[in-house]
Amino acid sequence: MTDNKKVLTWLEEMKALCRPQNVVWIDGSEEQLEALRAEAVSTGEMIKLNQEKLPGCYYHRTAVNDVARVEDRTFICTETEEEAGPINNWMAPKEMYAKLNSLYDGSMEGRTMYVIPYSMGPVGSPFSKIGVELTDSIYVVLNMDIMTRVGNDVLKALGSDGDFVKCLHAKKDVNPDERYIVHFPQDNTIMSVNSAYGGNVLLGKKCFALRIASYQGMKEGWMAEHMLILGLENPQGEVKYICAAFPSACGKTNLAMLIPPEYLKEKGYKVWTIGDDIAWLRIGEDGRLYAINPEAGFFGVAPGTSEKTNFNALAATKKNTIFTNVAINNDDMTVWWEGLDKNPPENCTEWTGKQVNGKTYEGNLANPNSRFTAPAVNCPCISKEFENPQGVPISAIVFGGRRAKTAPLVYQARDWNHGVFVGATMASETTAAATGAVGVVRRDPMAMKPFVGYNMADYFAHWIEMGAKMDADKAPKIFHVNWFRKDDEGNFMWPGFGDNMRVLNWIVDRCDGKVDARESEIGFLPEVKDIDTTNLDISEAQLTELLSVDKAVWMEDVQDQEKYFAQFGDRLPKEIKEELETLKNNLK
Ligand code: GTP
Ligand code: SPV
Ligand code: MN
Repeated sequence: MTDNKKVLTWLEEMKALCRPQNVVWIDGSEEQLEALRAEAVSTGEMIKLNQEKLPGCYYHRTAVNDVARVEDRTFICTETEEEAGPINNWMAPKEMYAKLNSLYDGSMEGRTMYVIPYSMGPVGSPFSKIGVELTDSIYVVLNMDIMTRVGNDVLKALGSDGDFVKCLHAKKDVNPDERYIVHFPQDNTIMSVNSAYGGNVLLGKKCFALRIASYQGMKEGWMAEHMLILGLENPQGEVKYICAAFPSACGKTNLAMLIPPEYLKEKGYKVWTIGDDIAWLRIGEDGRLYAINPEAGFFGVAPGTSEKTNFNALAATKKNTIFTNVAINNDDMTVWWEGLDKNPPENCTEWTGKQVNGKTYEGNLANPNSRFTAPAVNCPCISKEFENPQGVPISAIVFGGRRAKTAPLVYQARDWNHGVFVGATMASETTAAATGAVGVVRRDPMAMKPFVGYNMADYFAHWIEMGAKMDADKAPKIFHVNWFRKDDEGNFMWPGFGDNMRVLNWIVDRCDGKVDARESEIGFLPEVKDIDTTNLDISEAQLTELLSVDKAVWMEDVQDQEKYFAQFGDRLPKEIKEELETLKNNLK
C-alpha cells in the first residue's frame, strides 16, 4: 500500500494496542466502497433507502446518547496548560495517553480496523494536508469518503517520507462517561473513543481541519477557520469571494448556497458555493488572502432544510448521500425532518427507531442535530473554482451569530484590527450541534470557541499578525451580520435566507467603494436607503430598527467582553485591549 515508514510503524503500534481481527486498507475504489455498503446493510449498521427516489442513499441511526459534538469531553493536550489556554479542556499528554491507551486496549478485538488515507484539500494542492484515520466503523469510512479525498492517490501524494496527521477512532461501546475526543497538536495526533457521531469521529473535519490545522497554521503562517466560502457573481459576470464565520447551526450552509430573490436573479446575480463549513486561508504571492475548502462534501443540518429555504442543499442530498438521525417514511423508504414540508409521514420511523404516526406524534421526528452527508459535486451551485488548488481571492470576511438583541443586521469594521476585535467579541445562542443547553448566549470568538487547537489569546495574536502581513488595500474588509434579531414578540425581524443577498450586495459594494456608510460607535453602518428592500414586506421604521445600536445594551455587552478577555491575562494582544478601550469611549 505504502512504503512510508512513519505510517507503517504507527499502524503496527495501533494494531498492537487495539488488536483488531483484520486490517483493511481503503483504496478509494467504488468496488470496495460498494462492498462495505452491502456489509453495513447486512449488519443493520446502515439502511438502504429508496434507490429510485434516492439513488445511492443510505440511512444511519446513532445511539441516543451520541447525537452531537461533546465539548466537555474534547481535549487539547499540549505540553503545558498555558498553550491550550483557559477555554480548552487540557490534560498533560502523558497522563492522557495513559488513560486513552487503557480505553483502546483490545477495543477492536473481533472487529475490522479500516485504514483511511485522506487528503484535506485537493490532492497535491499547496494548501492540502494528509491524514490517516484508523477506525472500526464502516459508517465512518463511508462518510470520510464523501467528506474528504480518500484512497491510493493520497498515499502516492504522501510518498515514502511525507508527514501526516495520525487519527485513531474506536467506536467501542459508545459509553458517554468514557467518551474522549483528544488532540495532541504537538504530535499531530487525534484520538477519539466511545462515539460514532459526526464531528466526534469524522476526524478530518473539526478535529484535523480546525483544531490541529489551526495550530499548524499558527506555526506555519496560515489560518484554519470555521467559515463558508462563496462567490457572488454580479450581472457583469464578475465574481467576488466572501468567507463567513458563524457558529454551528447558525446559517453557513444556507448562506453558502443562497438563491437570490427573484428580481435580483433576473438581473443576473448568482451565488456559487466553494465551501459550507471550513476554510483554509493563505496569503498569495500578490499579497491577497486566498481560501480553499479542505472538504469534499457537506455534513449539513437537516431540520429546516427545504426547497424554499435551501433548494441547493436539498438537491445535493438526492443521490449518494448518507442521512443520520432523520426520520424515515416507511411507505416509500424516503426521509423526513422538521421543516422539510408540512407533511410528516403517517407511517414513520422516528429518529430513535420507534414506529409512530408522524401526523399526530408530539415531539421531534428527526433529531434537531440530524444531518446529511452529501458530496459537494451534487450541489447545483458548486463553483467551478471548487477544485482550484490555488484557492480563490477573498474580498470580505463576515462574522455573525444568533443574537436576538444587540447586533444590528450588518456593520463594517473600521480596519483589520478592529475587524479582529469584532470577531473576537462574537457571541451567539447555543444550538443542538453540541450537547448541553440550547439558546444560551455565549461568547464564541470567530465561531471557533469549540475548535481552536491552542490558546485563544495566541489565536487573536495570529489574526493580528496575518493582517499586518497584508497591505490595507489588499486585505479583506471585515463585516458583522445578524440574521436573527427578534422583535418584542419574539419574531425574527429579518426574512433571512435568500434575502440575505441584499446584505451581501451592500458588503460587496462597500469593498468596491461604491456606497457610503455612516460611522457609528461600533463601526460603519449602512444608510437605511442603501439596503435594498424591493418586494420586501419591511417598513423603513423596521429597517431603521434593524440597523440601530442601543448604547445601553452595548455597554452591558462591553462589560461582558471585558470579563471574557480578562481570563487571558497578559497573553491578550494589546491591539484587542486598545479596541476595547476605543469601543468603551465611543459608547460613553
Ligand atoms: P454547522 O454545520 O453546524 O456548522 O452549521 P451551519 O452554520 O452550516 O448552519 P445551517 O446553515 O445548517 O443553519 C442552521 C439553522 O439555521 C437551520 O435550521 C436554518 O434553517 C437556520 N437558518 C439559516 N439561515 C437563516 C436565516 O437567514 N434566518 C433564519 N431565521 N434562520 C436561518
Ligand atoms: C458543527 O457542529 O459545527 C458541524 C457539525 O459542522 S460537526 O461535524 O458534528 O462538528
Ligand atoms: Mn460547523
